[in-house]
Amino acid sequence: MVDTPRSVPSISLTRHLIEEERAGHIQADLRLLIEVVARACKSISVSVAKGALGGVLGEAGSGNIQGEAQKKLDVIANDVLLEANAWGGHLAACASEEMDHCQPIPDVYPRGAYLLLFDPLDGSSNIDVNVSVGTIFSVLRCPDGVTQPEDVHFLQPGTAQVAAGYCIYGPSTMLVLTIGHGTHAFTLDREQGSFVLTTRDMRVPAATKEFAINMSNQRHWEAPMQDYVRDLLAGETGPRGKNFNMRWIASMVADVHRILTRGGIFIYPWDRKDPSKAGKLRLMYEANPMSLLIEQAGGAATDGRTRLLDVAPTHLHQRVPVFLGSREEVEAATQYHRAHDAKG
Ligand code: P6P
Repeated sequence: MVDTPRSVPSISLTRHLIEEERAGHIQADLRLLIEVVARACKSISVSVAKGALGGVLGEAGSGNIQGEAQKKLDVIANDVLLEANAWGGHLAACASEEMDHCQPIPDVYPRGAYLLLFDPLDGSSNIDVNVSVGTIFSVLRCPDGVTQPEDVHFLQPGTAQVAAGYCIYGPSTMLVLTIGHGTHAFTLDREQGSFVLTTRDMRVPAATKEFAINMSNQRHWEAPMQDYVRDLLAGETGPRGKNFNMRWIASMVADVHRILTRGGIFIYPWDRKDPSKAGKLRLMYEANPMSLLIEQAGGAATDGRTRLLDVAPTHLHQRVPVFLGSREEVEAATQYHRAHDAKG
């Protein structure tokens, strides 16, 4: 008689967060806030999955502070996150890539102790060609005594984050989350309607043979960046002594998810295309949450010279060069920049 294997009890996001609360890793109000964000991501996943059938593709006919044309789903995802978080009582204010300034929780609702930042639909230029996109979020504490939160109250370094994560809308919808005690992945069980723990303690391999960058910008990079990539492309006959592969999905959530899953280095460096911008990606709601997830999984994240989580923000939508992923490769890339600077 073959014993039927005991079904391994699936651990839902709710159970995982309650166990983290019991372990003293998270307070109840932050646990409830994360559950609200997860529910909003499930709703966004439904809209994204409808594609052309949902009448949600294409341009919204508006633009955001980044100077980017908004997609209909950018606006929908932003509204879903704002509405879901308005009445919960866990937040003092929200800030978004899609909004010029932060938005305090309406006075008709109680305010909580946290500030939520998000890129509601990162990589949205990929939506119309059916490539994975995602929601990126970061949670900070609202400074004590602040009753009317303003942009300045969000300007905290990445080390101040109490939670960070993303939801990737791909072949499966997955929520990847850290509260400072490891990085864990949950897969949406559409039949149950709940996120189920599928990878506890994701680990980024220390070394890699895979890099992610938009090579079309090569002529605009600064010298150390040119040198670093030249040596990657030289392969085993070059100074790095090994051959590299390249991937670029142009959807940060998808590229970072691959790196959390199998290693690699993701780079969006400073370039001369627009010297006034320190790169393309935004510090507060793209680089910081992704850097915390990567570090909690044993990886590293710098701006080419400095640990990204230590960068002191100066404004809500500031941009920053991003090098993140396998620790040894990030350190190698950072060393090219530091050696260049040392020459003066
Ligand atoms: P490029 C998407 O627009 C995004 O903000 C990130 O998700 C992605 O990594 C990057 O920009 C892609 O930039 O210049 O390759 O289109």
